[in-house]
Amino acid sequence: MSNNSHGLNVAAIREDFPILHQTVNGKALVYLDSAATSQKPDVVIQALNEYYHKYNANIHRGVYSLAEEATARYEGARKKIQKFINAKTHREVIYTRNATESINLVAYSWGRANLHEGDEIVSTLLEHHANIVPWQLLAKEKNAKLKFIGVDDHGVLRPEDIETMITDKTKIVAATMVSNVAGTITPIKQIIDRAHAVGAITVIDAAQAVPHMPVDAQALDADFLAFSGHKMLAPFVGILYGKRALLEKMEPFMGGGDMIREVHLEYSKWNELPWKFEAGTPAIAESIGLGVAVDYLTELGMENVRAHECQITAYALDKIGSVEGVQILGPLDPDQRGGVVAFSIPEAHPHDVAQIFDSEGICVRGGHHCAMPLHEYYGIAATTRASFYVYSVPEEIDKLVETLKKVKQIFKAS
Ligand code: C6P
Repeated sequence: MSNNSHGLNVAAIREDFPILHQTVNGKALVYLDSAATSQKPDVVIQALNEYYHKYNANIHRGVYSLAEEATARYEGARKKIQKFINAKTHREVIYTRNATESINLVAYSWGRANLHEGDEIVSTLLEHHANIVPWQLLAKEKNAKLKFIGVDDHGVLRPEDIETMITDKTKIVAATMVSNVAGTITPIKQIIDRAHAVGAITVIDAAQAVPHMPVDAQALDADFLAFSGHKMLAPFVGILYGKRALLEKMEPFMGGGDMIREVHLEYSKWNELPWKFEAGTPAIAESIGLGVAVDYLTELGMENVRAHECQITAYALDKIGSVEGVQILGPLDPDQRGGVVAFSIPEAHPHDVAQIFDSEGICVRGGHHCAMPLHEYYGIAATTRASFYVYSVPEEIDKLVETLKKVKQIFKAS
């Protein structure tokens, strides 16, 4: 971007991402699918290399130098993540496989112990399946009721629903901070405060938030926050943040090595936090890589990351919105949304659209993006989605729009 108002040097950032400098199908790669998974900078790739080249060993077990180094870096990364989201202690930061596993952990462990027949779980229509299905399973098992806060035509949660649906019967409020389809930034603090006012706990899906904007777990006062490393420049590993007082009382999610203090044939005693929830050998290199990604993002400054995304999203909304007949989902104001723009064109199915984009070297996602209920609500089976990150530039949006116009011509003619 030539006129940066966001403090990111995007041209320099792009140099850090080797994958971006290639051609696909004979065209320069345009990667517009960062909401699905982000690309990784060289420093993260090098951290993985270094682990496997120099100190590949299991953690918490070995008494030799390599194992000690692996353990120190794995635990060091946890402390970086703690600082990044402003958790009170590293004991509140649990490594998981992904955001999905983080949410399932809470549903299984906290939900099974604390939810009873007739209790209610409140979620929203904006949710990814990862924040719907675990609650469906739990509600079915416990004979509890699952309710959904609705949205208006612009994908904004209905304020009156927040007030009326979260009641004394509510035990869990499971809501997203940023929709992966409509892009909506939800009034999460208001939702959390409302939940706490009725004595419910909050499970916040921050998968599209933590990578893209400053998130302060203590300021939010969220009970649980789930997110994925692979959407924030890191490899495939997830995080569950949970308040210590709640985690202390919870039973483990999975049993096995590392999560125990003592095992006898008749009973076992659990390890202390956070390891009580980390059974078996974890994704060691990936977690270390997440620490490096957090360093990279911290260096950029999360305020700057957010400002850049606002700018590029505003540009995308304007350009994509100017193509005749295109319907964009979500709020019109870029300040109210994250860096995703999902749209539909009446002429073509999103899978066909995505294939034509691919022939031009452009990566976008076509489908329901694991948010079928939201698509159903809008009466659209699927959408095409472009999503952005720190390395995205307006020229990529220009190419997208150029190709979109071609797509419309192809389908009109056929
Ligand atoms: N959304 C997308 O293309 P996992 O798969 O566990 O890392 O993340 C799940 C998840 C949870 N919540 C939100 C808001 C998400 O966007 C995602 C992942 C990807 O939109 C893959 S479906």
